[in-house]
Amino acid sequence: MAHPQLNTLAGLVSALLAGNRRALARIISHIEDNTALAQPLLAALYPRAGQAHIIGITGAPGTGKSTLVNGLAGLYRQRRLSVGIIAVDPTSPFSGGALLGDRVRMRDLAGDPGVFIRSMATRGSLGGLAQATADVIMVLDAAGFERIIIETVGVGQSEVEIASTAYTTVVVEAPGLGDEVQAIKAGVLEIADIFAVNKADREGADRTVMALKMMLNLGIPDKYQIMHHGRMLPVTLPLASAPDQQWIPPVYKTVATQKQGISELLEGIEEHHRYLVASGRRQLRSHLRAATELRMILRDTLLDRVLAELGTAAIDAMVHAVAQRQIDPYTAVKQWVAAYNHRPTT
Ligand SMILES: Nc1nc2c(ncn2[C@@H]2O[C@H](COP(=O)(O)OP(=O)(O)OP(=O)(O)O)[C@@H](O)[C@H]2O)c(=O)[nH]1
Ligand SMILES: [Mg+2]
Repeated sequence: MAHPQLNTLAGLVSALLAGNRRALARIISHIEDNTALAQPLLAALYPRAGQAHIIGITGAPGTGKSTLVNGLAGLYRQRRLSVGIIAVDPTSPFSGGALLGDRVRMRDLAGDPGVFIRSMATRGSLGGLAQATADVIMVLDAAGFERIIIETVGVGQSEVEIASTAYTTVVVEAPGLGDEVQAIKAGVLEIADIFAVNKADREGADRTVMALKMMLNLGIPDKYQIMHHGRMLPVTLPLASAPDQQWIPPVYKTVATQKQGISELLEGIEEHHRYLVASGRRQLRSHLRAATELRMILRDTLLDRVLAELGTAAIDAMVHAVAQRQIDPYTAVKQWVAAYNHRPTT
């Protein structure tokens, strides 16, 4: 079957906006492979995005995230809402074969045109994966998916970061996984808008719920203050219209395999969505995200330019000199920036 229109920028974009799934898959491939069309595609689609509610589901390996996502997506479909799902491939060694497993757990959704499931593989640097995931979320958003769910394994900083780019982050815990306080260490507590204690059919679920509620009683930091600390541009942020109206993360008990507690969890997600909009925090969040993204892209762009200008021989020589303590790294970078500023103009 020939799809000549899917070879051009304009053709891909109009096919995507018309709901063509093949165009969607191709665009995502362009982004993942960082082809020459990737950036023009992102530029063309960016103004179309911004409508979807983005939900992050994170938690330790095997807590039942994929099964929960499957249940949530099924309920959203009953409400006639379209759902895009991105499973970020675990980088942890103990989750081999997760992809195949996810296919099985999400098979209820197969063949439904209102659902799109995509796995993102770890490639290159972790920062690269985070950015690629953000870009794919944007494409799904532009394609008109009303709810976008990202599943990540909350083990590494990068996975946590990916989950926290969502508007609503659900942290999944399971009883009997060891120390409940583990969650704090992983930095997962700070990003949680909602907790799901899954596998509530198992021994110890109530203890986990209690442990979480106790930690929440110790006080919740305002995540919008802390999340982007130090990683942002100096920017004036819009004020939340009701700054003292704080959200206290609710804790839901679920049995994902029996679809118990899922509709309550979904209601909690939708409630949080309404809270974000009403309090002005959704807008604040969009600003925070834009500022973070701009900073990251600016840094990478400048870095690439400076490094290209210097050339590998000069870089090698400087690395050697710093390693030998012939020069300190601050002075070295000053010299690099000076060399870049005085580069011959062509
Ligand atoms: N008893 C019980 N088992 C569950 C429940 N939810 C999921 N499971 C099982 O737990 C196992 C892991 O479920 P997944 O949904 O793959 O968990 P996950 O968090 O996505 O796993 P990774 O993506 O590998 O980190 C599967 O065998 C599920 O059938 C539950 O509520 N109760
Ligand atoms: Mg999974």
